[in-house]
Amino acid sequence: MVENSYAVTGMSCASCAAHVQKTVSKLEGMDECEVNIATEKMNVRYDGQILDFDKIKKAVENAGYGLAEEQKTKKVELLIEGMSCASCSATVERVTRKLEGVGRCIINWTPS
Ligand SMILES: [Cu+2]
Repeated sequence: MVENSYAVTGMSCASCAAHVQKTVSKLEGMDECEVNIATEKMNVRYDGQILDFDKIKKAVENAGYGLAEEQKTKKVELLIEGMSCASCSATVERVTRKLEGVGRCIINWTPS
């Protein structure tokens, strides 16, 4: 059995995560699949003789999402100062996403 963790892209809610999980769980040779919407990660355990990353990726893509091998991306959490409303955070998100190499940027603005 091979255990791995992959990054899932394109999910926007818990039902997306459930959809991906259901699709991948059905694959032949898949022993266990768990998708976490909060971290956008998929933890899988599968028979390496039957399945590999490409096959899992294809199934995820057929379901309308994307799959990436983990180690290439790094996640950082930054504290932003000076935002006063939700549209501020949208602006910061927009400029951050334009940066080369940024795959994903989510800003949590909570009124205090
Ligand atoms: Cu959804």
